[in-house]
Amino acid sequence: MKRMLCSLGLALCAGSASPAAASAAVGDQLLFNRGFEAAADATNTAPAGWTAGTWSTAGPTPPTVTFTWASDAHTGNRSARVEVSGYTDGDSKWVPDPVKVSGGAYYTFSDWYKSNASTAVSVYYETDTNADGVTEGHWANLFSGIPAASEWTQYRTGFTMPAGAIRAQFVHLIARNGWLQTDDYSLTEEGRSLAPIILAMHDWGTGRLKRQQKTSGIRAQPRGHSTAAARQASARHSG
Ligand SMILES: [Ca+2]
Repeated sequence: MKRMLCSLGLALCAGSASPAAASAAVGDQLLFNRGFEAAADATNTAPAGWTAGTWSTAGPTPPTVTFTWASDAHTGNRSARVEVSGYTDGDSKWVPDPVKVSGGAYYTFSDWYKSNASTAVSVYYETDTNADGVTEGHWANLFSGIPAASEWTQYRTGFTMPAGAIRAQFVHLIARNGWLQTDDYSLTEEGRSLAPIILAMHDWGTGRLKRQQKTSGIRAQPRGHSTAAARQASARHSG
């Protein structure tokens, strides 16, 4: 991406500073087992690096949620599937292990999915703004209303990590009845100084995203979600 930007002659390239120090270099894949091919242990019953996650406030009859380490895939032999019935509220998703992030840096997220229902992508991030080791968790919607897809389809989005963020988990979730299957996730840091330009190019170039915008807006997040981050995400997708 940086090479492409510089070839366009953008003035920023000449003076672009190195990204903030992080455990991974800009462009590196941050997720472990992003294609679900590796097993968590010798029992070979669950994928390594991923956890089934669901929440609901439903009273007497919570939704029925089934998580499957599926044996069909976008690539390889495995993917991850979640199916919900009797939906009341909350959401369900396969959650990757947290990755270290840098506040202010821009992150590009994508995955390949199939579903029979509208789904959403959110990010959970932890901040430690005064570096005292006590962290706070925040949720931000990146996009709701990702359309159902009968064939493997790629979804892409991005997010500028808020100041003080140290760890994050991007999730593709379902918050209704239906099923969602995902494979071949990608999460990369694009750096700090180039973030605004990458964001602009991303929004300009993603025609698919614009079509989605016409049919869906950003929804209010369940309680506990960060309104500031949600506004940031909303601004990104309406710009
Ligand atoms: Ca796979």
